Amino acid sequence: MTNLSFDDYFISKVIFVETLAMSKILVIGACGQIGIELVLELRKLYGSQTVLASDIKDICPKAIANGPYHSLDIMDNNRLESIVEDHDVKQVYLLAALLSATAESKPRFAWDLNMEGLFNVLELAKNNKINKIFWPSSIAVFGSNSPMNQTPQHTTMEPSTVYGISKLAGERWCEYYHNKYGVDVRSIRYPGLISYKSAPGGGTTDYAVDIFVKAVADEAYTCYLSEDTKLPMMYMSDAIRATIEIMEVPTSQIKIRSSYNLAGLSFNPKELATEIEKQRGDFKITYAPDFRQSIADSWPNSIDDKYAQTDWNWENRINLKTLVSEMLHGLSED
Ligand code: NAD
Ligand code: AKB
Repeated sequence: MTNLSFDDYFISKVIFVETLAMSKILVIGACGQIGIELVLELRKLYGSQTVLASDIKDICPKAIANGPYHSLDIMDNNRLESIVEDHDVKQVYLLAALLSATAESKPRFAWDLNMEGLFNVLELAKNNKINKIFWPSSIAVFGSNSPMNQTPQHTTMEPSTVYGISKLAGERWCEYYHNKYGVDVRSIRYPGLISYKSAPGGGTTDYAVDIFVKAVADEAYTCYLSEDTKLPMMYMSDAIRATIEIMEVPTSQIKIRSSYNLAGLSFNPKELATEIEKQRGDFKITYAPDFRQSIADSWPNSIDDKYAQTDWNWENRINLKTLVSEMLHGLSED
């Protein structure tokens, strides 16, 4: 303040605060299963004009038409940089990726997309163009040599899918950019996510959404996993809350810069079908495992998330009964 009058100092402070207030959040991959709900929640919290949705899709879905939308291919680094600069973006949530089942049919493309997108965003932060990044990892980082039950944060990780390999490599790069360049990147290993506002995008856990679509249509469901395939899952409202919570806590509370284990609930298709039948009445399910069975078999049954609980007070809320009830009601209203 030495060379400034009080008035000048006051005005510069106001400008600084206003500039901060105007800086934007960019969600990349906003038209997907997580993106739609994350954009809606972020806009509720920070205002619809503050949160820019973007996706490779040309047309903005109706669900997120209440705020700005930019068509963006995350592989197009020039366009990414110009959106960030033109709109004073300071935080990025990077959701664009190919998920486990789809990635197996295009392994090389999946690797390129999942890694290049991440590098483009990490470099923005390294060059001080943005301040903070959220990038999701997955339970797919584990493999059949990892402990299956209550899989710990730090353990053997030998993923067998291209998706899992890209997520594990991504985690290592996030930690590297944090340690080497001070990049504030935060990450969660999401379990399979269950929601009704937008369809899932080609994962192994998608059966746990598809089953509800059939149930509300009073149709039988043929499950591509065996009845006893237990997997870690989470209801979308818990996942969105975790995402925003990890981004909001002070930097000092984020002790893990690769990615945090996060647990919701665990169940198998038979247990899910039984709860659906309990709440809705007669429901038929048959089982015809396909290539996704071996992916699911290589993933944990349940997750130990004690570090997320300790470091940033993570707590899951939705249990199986509530999840089934919310999904049945949500899809029936659509
Ligand atoms: P999704 O497939 O539903 O959505 C991905 C979105 O990215 C789509 O709208 C797609 O159009 C967009 N996209 C694809 N290529 C793009 C590109 N080149 N540039 C810009 N956008 C592009 O996926 P999701 O389920 O919303 O997952 C989001 C992230 O969360 C992914 O990184 C995924 O690996 C991770 N994740 C998801 C789950 C889950 O159960 N949904 C679990 C673990 C991790
Ligand atoms: C998938 O099945 O690919 C995703 C995930 C658990 O990462 N839902």
